Amino acid sequence: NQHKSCILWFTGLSGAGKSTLANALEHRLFERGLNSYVLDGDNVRHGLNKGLGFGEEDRKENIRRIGEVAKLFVDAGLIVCTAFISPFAEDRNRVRALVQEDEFVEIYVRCSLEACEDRDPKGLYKKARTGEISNFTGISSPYEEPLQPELVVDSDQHSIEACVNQMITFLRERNYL
Ligand code: GGZ
Repeated sequence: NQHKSCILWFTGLSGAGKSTLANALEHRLFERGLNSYVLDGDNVRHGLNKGLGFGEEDRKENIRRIGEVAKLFVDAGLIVCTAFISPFAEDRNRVRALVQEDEFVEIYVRCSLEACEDRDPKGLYKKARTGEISNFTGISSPYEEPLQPELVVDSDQHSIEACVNQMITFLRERNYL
């Protein structure tokens, strides 16, 4: 039941599969008796960060707060998975700097805009295209790809299970598990 507390920071476009993969990974960690927790839009943007929108300043504040909360989870001894677009490299790097070097694992959930738009599970891309939603990441707001993420999972090329296996293997190799 030993593990190293850390932040598994998922980043990627809307619809890339960040929440899905974070939750699937958490399930696998739970099966091994490890303490982990997922922070995502469902439990953060509706609560702690209610009132923050999608302009650049609000996204920055969103990520800053999530980083601070994630750091508290690491202090509490957990593996915390965060699933937010976190489009700006500077904001992700600020979070990285909050914890020890080996306590921040950036996981780029890479998925082409085309694939995300095809999936469009909530119909948001469609609304972004018509202008009903403004500042939409990938359409009318930028996404800065991670330059040196610890891990890249290609969610448009592999199954959820394969992506989770890739993450587990990585975490074992690096002695997080
Ligand atoms: C991007 C938006 C937007 C805009 C609403 N741009 O696929 P989803 O629906 O469930 O996940 C997206 C979520 C993004 O919130 P984050 O907190 O992850 O973003 S950030 O890290 O940039 O602060 C999407 C929905 O919110 N959504 N409007 N304009 N995504």
